[in-house]
Amino acid sequence: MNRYLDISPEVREALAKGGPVVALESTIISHGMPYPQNVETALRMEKTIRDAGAVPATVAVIGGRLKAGLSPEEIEHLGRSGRAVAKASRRDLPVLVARKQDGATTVTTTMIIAAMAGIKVFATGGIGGVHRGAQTTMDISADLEELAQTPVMVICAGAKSILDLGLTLEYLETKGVPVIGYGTDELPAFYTRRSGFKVDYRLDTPEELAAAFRAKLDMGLRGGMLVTNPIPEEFSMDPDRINAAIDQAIAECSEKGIRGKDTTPFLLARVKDITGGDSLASNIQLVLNNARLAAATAKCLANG
Ligand code: PSU
Ligand code: MN
Repeated sequence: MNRYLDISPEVREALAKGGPVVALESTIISHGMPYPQNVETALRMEKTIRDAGAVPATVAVIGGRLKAGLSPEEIEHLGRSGRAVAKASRRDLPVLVARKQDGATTVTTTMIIAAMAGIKVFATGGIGGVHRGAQTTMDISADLEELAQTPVMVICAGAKSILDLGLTLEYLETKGVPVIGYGTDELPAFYTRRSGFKVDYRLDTPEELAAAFRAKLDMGLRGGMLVTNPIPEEFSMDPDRINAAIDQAIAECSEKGIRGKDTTPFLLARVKDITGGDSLASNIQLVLNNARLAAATAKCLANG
């Protein structure tokens, strides 16, 4: 066992009997949503997974310890602290651990810690990707490299068009990451079900998702798998409205000279403010939807 890792008793027990476990990230709590909706949503995701017969493992760095499975108090702490908590990507882990600090885990670091713990399925909202203008800024999320190397299935609602979705798909193709549409041929764009870009494969059941990932693991092919699950129709947003908000947020971001790790949290917060909270309601529904699919898929993998 990795001496920096703490697995909660509930998660450890589930893993020991080969039961279904679903990892959840914590940057979505600290940087992705405002308090108190962030804490409420994190706890609802955990409940959704338990109700579906799986065990949630919310991941974070607390006092320099890598945690798979948080207490409600730890979730409250991350949610209240918000952006005061470090957003922890792969490059941040060594110093945060050595200094015994807290860190909210992104998709990247949640995959790393899930893999250390032996967790195969991870549910979130959206992943990072290739930013618009990356041809000159080189702003490409570490999430894509992690998907290329770490054996975890990431279930998300696609990516927001704060990113260049076409370039994000090209990058994933180069890195050999299968991009699956759940019940769709088209990459969903987080708030909307459509983006105009095709996924690699459409799969329609949790059994099929589990079988494809099992085959990938059995063949020893490096890396994860990206499952994109469209937001339920009734919660999806008007594309013109959301795209106008995204364009405005991107313009403000470059006017203010924001760059690096602050870019994504800034864009997420501005899009939410410009759309007056409607986007937050959609965001909450899509993560719950992803939690349900992840629990069902983790159960299939556990039984297979
Ligand atoms: N996209 C979202 N919601 C999020 C994130 C991205 O729609 O919460 C968060 C995730 O934690 C993701 C991270 O891993 O931002 C990516 O940050 P960056 O673009 O700096 O790699
Ligand atoms: Mn970046």
